Amino acid sequence: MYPVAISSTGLFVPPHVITNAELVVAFNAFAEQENTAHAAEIAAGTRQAIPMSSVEFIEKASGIKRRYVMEKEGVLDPKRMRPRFKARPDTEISMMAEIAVAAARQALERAGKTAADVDGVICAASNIQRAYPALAVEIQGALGIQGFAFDMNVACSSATFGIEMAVNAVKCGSARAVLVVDPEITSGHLAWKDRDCHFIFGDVCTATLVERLENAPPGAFEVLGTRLLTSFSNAIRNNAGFLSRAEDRDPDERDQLFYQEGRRVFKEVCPLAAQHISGHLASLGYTPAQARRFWLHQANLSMNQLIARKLLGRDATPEEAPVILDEFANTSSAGSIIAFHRYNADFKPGDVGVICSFGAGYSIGSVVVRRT
Ligand code: CO8
Repeated sequence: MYPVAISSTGLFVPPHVITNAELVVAFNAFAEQENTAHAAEIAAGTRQAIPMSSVEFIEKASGIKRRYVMEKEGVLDPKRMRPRFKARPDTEISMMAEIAVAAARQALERAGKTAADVDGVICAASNIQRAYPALAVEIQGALGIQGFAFDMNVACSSATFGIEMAVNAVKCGSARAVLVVDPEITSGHLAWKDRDCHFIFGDVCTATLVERLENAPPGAFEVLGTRLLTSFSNAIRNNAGFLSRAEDRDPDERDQLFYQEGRRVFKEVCPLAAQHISGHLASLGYTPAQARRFWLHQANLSMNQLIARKLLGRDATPEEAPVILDEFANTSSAGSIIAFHRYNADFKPGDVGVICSFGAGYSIGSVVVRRT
């Protein structure tokens, strides 16, 4: 068995920003347009008026202030309310592969490594853009990596579950190094017409280079352990898939996009996540107080504050549980990796931290690391 490390991470940030104010203007124009078009039914009581959204609610309920997206005009067009992506020919790199390659190149560069040092690519994300050929194989080809590549989806926990797969491959010797990439283009599957969730998500891509500790650069993070947990729940769901066409579904039908019972998720997931992290740390001989930082999944500010409070018995400082969701919104599986990417430079040799994701499934994944 080889000791394993996270050598580096990479981050691709999409070119466009949508602020809460811009989002709310577009949503409210859409709501007014729909309510005007259906004024008679609303007056007759046969249809509900669409209620307006508000910046104040979004910031208070979630802590999100803005989000990055691959394309914003389509999202902000009240007559469209979804991004406008140009279909690419099969001869051109696909959009998710393109952003994954950008993040992966950054991770390789930061570790001082090249494609020749890597034996595998895992593309781990919530809404992978096609069934086959696997995105990971396209990314592998574009990077010039030999060996194997495959896709996997565990929603918000895709990245941590992908890291566990990579850690196991490296630990057992089937690969010297594996790149885990998380192209999360959530804007394609977000219900921008639903005020309960139109503000939640953003686009991004992260990459994590997992390799043998002996090959890792100075300052790499040794992986002390990974732990995964799943428990079935319908509270976060998206029914779109390869049977939708045979079910004669309209791609715009509400259940063909992201939907959730946000409050239920909040109540059920927070205790599970806190218990998972403290159990994982205990199995490695640490208490939560001995961890310098928790790089938590970035879905909701109060959720992270509550989980940190359950772990520490007091409020966490921003250094102990860094927040990136104000800038990025919920980027599904990439959130905890962005937090790790942005906030690890101050770690001293021996400092311990926990990367933890939680979300649809339910699924929870944790990675305990120690700076070398
Ligand atoms: N503007 C104004 N008012 C609003 C708005 C809005 N935009 N939205 C809702 N309201 C109203 C509601 O209608 C409600 O009104 P009333 O009291 O009259 O019924 C009131 O505000 C309160 O609503 P909620 O109870 O829903 O508000 P909460 O305080 O619970 O906040 C949140 C809602 C922010 C959604 C919160 O519950 C939350 O963050 N929960 C956690 C959810 C979570 O973490 N989910 C994880 C999902 S991510 C995941 O697993 C990955 C999936 C794959 C990604 C795919 C991407 C497309």
